[in-house]
Amino acid sequence: MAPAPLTLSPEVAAALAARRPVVALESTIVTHGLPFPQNLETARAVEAAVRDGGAVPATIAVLDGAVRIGLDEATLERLARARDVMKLSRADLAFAVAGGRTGSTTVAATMIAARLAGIEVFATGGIGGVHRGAETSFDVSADLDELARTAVIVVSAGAKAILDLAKTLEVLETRGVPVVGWRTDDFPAFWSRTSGLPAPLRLDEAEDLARFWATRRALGLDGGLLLANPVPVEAEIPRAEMEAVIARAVAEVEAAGVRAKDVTPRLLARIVELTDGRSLTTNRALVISNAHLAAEVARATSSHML
Ligand code: PSU
Ligand code: MN
Repeated sequence: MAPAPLTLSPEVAAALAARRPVVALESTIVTHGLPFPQNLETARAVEAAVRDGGAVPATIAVLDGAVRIGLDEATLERLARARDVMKLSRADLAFAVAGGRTGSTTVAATMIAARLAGIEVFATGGIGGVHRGAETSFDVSADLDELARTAVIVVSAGAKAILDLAKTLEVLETRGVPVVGWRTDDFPAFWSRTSGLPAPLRLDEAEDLARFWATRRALGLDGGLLLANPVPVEAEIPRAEMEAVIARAVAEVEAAGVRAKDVTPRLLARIVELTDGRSLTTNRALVISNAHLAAEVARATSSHML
């Protein structure tokens, strides 16, 4: 088999060779999750948070057919401004590479690329999951299957609250994905710190997480892990308040006949409008917080490998 066609930035290559902690970051949040210019500003702040936490950031995207691991400033800006960029998941990652296309990577595609590059820890905002009404639409994010099969720790603020969180947790349990509440007993709901659903597992120290992760490997258990980190208190939008906004956005997007990959970006954009931009501030705060925690986790897991 040909070697995986990855292009590592010099900084990421050097960090991986020296076994220094590296944190993978996705790019769909930049191209489809947040509007310009907040997307670029947030992407920069997220990279800074990883560095502040003592790790090297590796933002992942496909540019003109190259799977890039670690983007320079100019490339990040090009992506943030780009329109008509593909949103890549497991199904179409290779399609974009083969065709020399440009695309951003979702949680699923970022996990695949991170694993190939040898990066174990990845920070995002919120994973995709089981959509509300999935019993008729069958809309279940490929992120869940990827967590079941690819060995990467994903740090997120739970799953996006636009989803059916109870069903999302059921699928994660069925597929054998550990869901760990970070210093919480309640599964976080993205913009809100609580969902009212219990987090299946709980850990309070990065060292304990690193030991759990190493033990899964030792037992031959494949697959990833979801570390659920509640949004910082000062940035939270309470659940009751978000629920009304989400219900309205979901109803509108469904009535408009939006399908497949367009559902999540359309919902997020509508929620920014309905909250007068407040959801954007919260989204920014939670991704930065996750990046900081991911750096701490990467430091713990990289010292565990020695
Ligand atoms: N988290 C965010 N904003 C986003 C996403 C996550 O704060 O835009 C993206 C992620 O890339 C995730 C994707 O993998 O949404 C899920 O899309 P779908 O529901 O179509 O699988
Ligand atoms: Mn979907």
